[in-house]
Amino acid sequence: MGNKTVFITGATSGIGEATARVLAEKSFRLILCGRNQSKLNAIKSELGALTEVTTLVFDVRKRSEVESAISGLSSEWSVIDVLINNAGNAHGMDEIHKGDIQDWEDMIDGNVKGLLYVTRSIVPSMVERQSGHVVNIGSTAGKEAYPKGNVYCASKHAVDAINNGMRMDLVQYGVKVSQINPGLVNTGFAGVRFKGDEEKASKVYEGMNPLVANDIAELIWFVISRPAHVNVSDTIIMPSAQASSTQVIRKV
Ligand code: 8X3
Repeated sequence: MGNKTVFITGATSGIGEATARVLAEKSFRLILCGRNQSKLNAIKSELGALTEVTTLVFDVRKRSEVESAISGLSSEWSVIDVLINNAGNAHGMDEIHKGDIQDWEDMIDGNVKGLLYVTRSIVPSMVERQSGHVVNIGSTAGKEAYPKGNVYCASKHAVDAINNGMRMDLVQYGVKVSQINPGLVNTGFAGVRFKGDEEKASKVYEGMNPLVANDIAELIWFVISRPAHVNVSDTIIMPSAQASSTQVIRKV
């Protein structure tokens, strides 16, 4: 068998892009997915010097786009060894009675339903082959809620439950399921959450040394490169200055 093929959602930025870079260095074949074709093209032309890369453009929130993109993969790319369910984001941070309902729709549609659409399209072929690995990117927000996190935390708690249920369903078919739950990672995450309000976004990481996307990418590589008998079922990764969603030591 040649090098493993890895399917990454949300590959145009943050953890997804960093994971593409780390895995390209390790010669995994990559199917990079995102909404932005020109960004995907740029990453493909860069990483194409290291490994085989193809791209798929779709929005995980749109079921028909997900299904047609994945079913349209050529035979050269249709055997997916590892699915990394990374796409997702936080939108807004408000007390529950002030929440923007469109933000709620976006988080539930992307973080929960999008993950399910992609999983449902890819996992049947893993079951058929009795081989494969799904890595779900959860969050510390999926382990404990925090003030004003309400719906984002709910969406990541859903990922936690789906991850655990999926592992129970798929163990009998030889398909591994793993979850990675990052705490504070300095990607574009806070910028998206606060809709481009850089002042609010910069406060998230103020006075502390957050994780960077590459820290998570290295953990993903570790998880998918264990021997066949090892499944890292669940992990939490936080900056050294963080002990929980609500306890962060800041030197300001
Ligand atoms: C990212 C971690 O604490 O911003 O999912 O929710 S947090």
